[in-house]
Amino acid sequence: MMINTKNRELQTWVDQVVKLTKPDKVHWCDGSQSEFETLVQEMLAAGTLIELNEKTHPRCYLHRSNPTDVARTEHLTFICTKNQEDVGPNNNWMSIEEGNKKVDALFEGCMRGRTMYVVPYCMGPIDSPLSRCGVEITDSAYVVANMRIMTRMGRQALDRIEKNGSFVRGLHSTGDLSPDRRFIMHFPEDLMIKSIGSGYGGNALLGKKCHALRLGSWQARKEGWLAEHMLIVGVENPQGEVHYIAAAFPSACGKTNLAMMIPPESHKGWKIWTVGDDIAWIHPGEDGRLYAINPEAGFFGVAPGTGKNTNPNALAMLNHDTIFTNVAVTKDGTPWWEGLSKPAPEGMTDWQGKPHHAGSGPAAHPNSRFTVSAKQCASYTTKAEEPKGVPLTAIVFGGRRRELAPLVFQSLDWKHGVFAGASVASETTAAATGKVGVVRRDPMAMQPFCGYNFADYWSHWLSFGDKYKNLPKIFHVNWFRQDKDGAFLWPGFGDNLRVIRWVIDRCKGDDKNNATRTAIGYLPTEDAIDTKGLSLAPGAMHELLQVDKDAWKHEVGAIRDYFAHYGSHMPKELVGELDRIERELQG
Ligand code: OXD
Ligand code: MN
Repeated sequence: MMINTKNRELQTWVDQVVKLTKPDKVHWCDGSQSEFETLVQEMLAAGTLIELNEKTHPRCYLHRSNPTDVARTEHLTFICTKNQEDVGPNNNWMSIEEGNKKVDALFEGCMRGRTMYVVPYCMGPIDSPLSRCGVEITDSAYVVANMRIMTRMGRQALDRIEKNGSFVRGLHSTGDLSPDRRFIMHFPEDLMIKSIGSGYGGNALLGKKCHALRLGSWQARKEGWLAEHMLIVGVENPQGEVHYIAAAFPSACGKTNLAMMIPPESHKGWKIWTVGDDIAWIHPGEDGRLYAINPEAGFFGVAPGTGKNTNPNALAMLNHDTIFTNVAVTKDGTPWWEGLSKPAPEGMTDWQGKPHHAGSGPAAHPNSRFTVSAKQCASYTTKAEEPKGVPLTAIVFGGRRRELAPLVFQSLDWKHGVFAGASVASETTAAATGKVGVVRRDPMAMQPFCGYNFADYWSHWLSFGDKYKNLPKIFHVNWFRQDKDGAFLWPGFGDNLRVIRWVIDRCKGDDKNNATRTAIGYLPTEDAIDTKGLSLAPGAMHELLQVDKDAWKHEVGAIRDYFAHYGSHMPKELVGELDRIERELQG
């Protein structure tokens, strides 16, 4: 066999995979533009990519996935470890032996007639000590093209692997795309991922959820940092001061929108800088502050709901060099999704390639996506390439909740902030298969992504409180409160900057009168958030900022039941917070 790398471990592994999967050809990716263009031409010829209108959307393509393969499949996602307890009740577990046996049988000969691509990639800036590398082996050209946008992929990553030695191994095949033969297996003790039967982003672009979050969280705990499902945004005030904020929201709850929002008209002189929209790797610095890097190089965003009013920055970056997945196409060959324009254009082709008629359901799949380089975003900042990351002023947790959770509150201290993150609940969305709109616990928005026992993860978070003295302040937000008739109480999108301003004011601590202490945390006083120019319903601010004691007592009971699943692993500090809140709600 040919020698393609100086890294013996990598060469041996690739040779073993060739023997197991029996591809017709093996291609080591260098990440070059010409390689990308060749792949695109091959996919166009094979019909797996469709070229969109080259005048309005140069170098934009549409991929239609198998209709049974449109979202992450959490029930088919496993963490395989020596001890089941290590993965906790928040993960599906399988023994290492069984996990390997199950998938290796499916990988046997699965690349016959196909090309096997070896994809070296780096998560994070190439020259950052905080970055980590991986190699994905895949038989999907679509995956390779997406990995080139989403990561620093190719020669430079391989150089880094050859210099540093260690890398995460990720083996992927679309297999026969049958959900019955689909598994997303993680072997954290071995830094290995094996994924078969899906071409969907979160299941197949292994750098993202599998490496940067599930294995990343495992590595982070061992090494004393945090791998989080968070956007990173810089907020610059008219005086030129920039505060970086990391915010965790469940999938399809507006992370991309917040990461690149445009300040409202009334906020002249404010600027937003985008560092990342989905994942943050957070490391303590020598000054006791936390520093975040975005391990990704692109956005794999949800298309529906992206429009001129909701996310103009995103819209502007999507009219060239973008791969769309499962959106609809207009008669003119332009991409379309719900929320882009109203009424829906006549004569469209839907996400499955069928003629679209009014009343025949959504034209684009609710989890249809765009893949685009971060550099195409007007608010992207070169600070995202900073090897040491950006210092965090605040951490924000949030969920999608019609009721209960106020627009915003600040935690009383780090420990209470960890509690606020650990008790996040949110309505489910189309980013994962299953029922949409059901409230489930989604601590730190990591329910589908924490690669080990949540209780141990919370202990890891808590340990930072004792070790570092300049930690960011922790907040909780809810942009999704509705009134009795189902209307949103808060306008959201760019106007969320008004809430973020209060967050920053609280961190600076200049104004002692902009908050009231309650059992659940510090809430803004009713006029502390600037609402000038907004047309809110009468009483909306009051409703958004009140603590309904009875509803919260009920919530405390629900959180207690949830924490009970974690048994002896449960950190007592968090149960202590629950007791305190319960006591204060009685008072
Ligand atoms: C994503 C997700 O794709 O969270 O980012 O599902
Ligand atoms: Mn995500």
